[in-house]
This record gives sequence, C-alpha cells and structure tokens, in this order.
Amino acid sequence: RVKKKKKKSSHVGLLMVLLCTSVLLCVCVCDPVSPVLQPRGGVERGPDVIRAAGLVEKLQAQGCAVKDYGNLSFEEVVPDEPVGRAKRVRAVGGANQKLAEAVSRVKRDGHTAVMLGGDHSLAIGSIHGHAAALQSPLGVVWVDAHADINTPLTSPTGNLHGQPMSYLIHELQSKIPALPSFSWVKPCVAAKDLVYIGLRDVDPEEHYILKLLDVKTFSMTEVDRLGIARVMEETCDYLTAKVKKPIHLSYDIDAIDPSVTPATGTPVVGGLSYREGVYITEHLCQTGLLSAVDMVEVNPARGRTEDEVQSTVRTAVDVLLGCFGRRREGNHPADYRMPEP
Ligand SMILES: [Mn+2]
Repeated sequence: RVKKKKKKSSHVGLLMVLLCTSVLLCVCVCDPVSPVLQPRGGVERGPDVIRAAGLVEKLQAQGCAVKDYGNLSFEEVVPDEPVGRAKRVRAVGGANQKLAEAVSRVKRDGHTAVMLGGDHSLAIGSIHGHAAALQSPLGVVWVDAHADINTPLTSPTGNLHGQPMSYLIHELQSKIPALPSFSWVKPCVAAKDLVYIGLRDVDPEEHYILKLLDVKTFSMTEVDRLGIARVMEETCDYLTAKVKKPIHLSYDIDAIDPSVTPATGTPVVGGLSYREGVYITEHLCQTGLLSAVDMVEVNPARGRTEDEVQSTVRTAVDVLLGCFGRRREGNHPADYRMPEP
C-alpha cells in the first residue's frame, strides 16, 4: 500500500524537475568568526567552491533551468559586542533579514530555492523567508549531526549557528530574549512539523527541548536500527499525515561522516554514509514537495588536503543533484530519441 502511494508521487517529482526552475542563492552568514581575530574563517568560501565543482552545469545537464542569483553580500557591523553570550548578533540578524527577503522573492516567483552557505545560522532567514512567501505551514527536514536548537540563553558557546531552530519554533517563543537586529524574526514552524535526521551530538539543554516539544528525531541510532529507507518513509508519512505541506530541507554537510566530508567546522564521527546522505535527497525529490534546500557548513579551509576538500564538495554537489532528480540508476531526458541507422 505504501509502495503504491510512493510510486505515484515519484512521477510528480519527475515533472517538478522538468518544469520548475531551481534557483541558487548563495549566502554566507558566518557567525562565529571574529573579523579581527580571524579574517577568514573559510566557510564563506563554500558557495564558490560548490559552484566551481560544476553544480549549475550538472543541474542543467539533468534538465533543470537554473538561475544563479550570485552571492548576497552583507555589511560588517562594527562594533558587534556579544549580547549575553550570543556572538555577532547584529551582523547575523541583519544578514538573515536580507536573506529572508531574497528567499521570499524567489519563492513568489515560483522557483525551488537553493541556499548555499555559509554556516547554519542562515537557516533563520532561509526558513523565515520561505514560510513568509507561502503563507501556509511548512515541513522542515533538518539533516545534521547537531540539533541547532539552543536558545541564546541555553547555548554553551554563544554561536548563533547552534541556535537557528530556536528562533523559528512557535513553542519556544517565550524562551527567546529580545536581541538587536532580530525584531523582524517571527516564529513560523510548529514543533510537530520538524524532523531531524542524523543527530549524534546534542547538548543536554537541546535534548531537554527536543523531549519537551516532542520533536520527531531520527538520530544515528534510529538510522542504524531502521535503515535509511524506513527513516525516509516515516519522515514523509509523519510530515504529510494530515496535509501535504511544502518541505524545506536544511542540510548540514556534517550530517555525513567526516571520513567522507571532513572539510567542515564541527565534524562528528559516526555519521551518515555517502549512500545514506544521497538517499535522503532521492527520496525527498520523489515526494514532489521539496520547495527549498539549504546546503551549509562546507568549509574548504577545514580540509587538511585537497582530496579532503574535493571529497566534501563533491558530496555536497551530489546531495543537491539528488534533490533535483538525479538517480543512481541513471537518468535520460524525456525527449531523448535513439539515433536511427
Ligand atoms: Mn547545523
């Protein structure tokens, strides 16, 4: 019964790929890097190395019309003193506001949006802008070694890239202090519309929040127990149980094992294999519900060798291609005709 349902929607997924334009919006919101101490954190180079690996050409080759909006640029905010423990609040808040407006525009034009990061704090603006444009509930699939759901008050480090989900969840609104440059942020995701995949490094405070809100999580333990195919079936059944909501995929490359994707800021052993990482996107593509994708935390400066950087970048590209119809069984254009002798 489930199989039959899936097969039907896979057809819709294929149509989506052929008819929709996918849009690249390259963004870098890099929160933890002090401009004085560390002028180049490296993660801001993520979008350009992913482009250089041929993402646009490869998407076009599989039938996507791609519009590259280029890199969003943001002004440095000086001074940007910590607010409590939270670092670079004004810069990250302002950048995300700009990003949210850009993503809203892209969605109103009817495109599937792709945001290349940059660190994961960009999900604040990305998801916010996506939800604002749709004006209907959104399902969020968060693929990550980390939950990124600390509030500014629970965060042990003060890094905003460990907090984005907390600003977006309705149920946490009363726990979020007012921060400069964040007054525009309105919660837009219900805790029941969020699914995590790949968790294996969750702070105690975050674990408390996940249990308190009864958030659906597939940690690496569940991936081991159920297998990735079952995890994806359950993820999509859960998110679409009542109504088929558009899906926002927020994909942190550190969800995948550091043996495959080492060039990232906070690698954690015991992650998804390359195959599991790609399978997630193949499955989501087939639902026909994928509406926006973040690809974050690719950091070429964190690769110790060129091979490490290339392995990370190639995997990020393959994950994105999977979102837009690439299948490992092979693909061919709908209008292909065999040459006649
Ligand atoms: Mn993350």
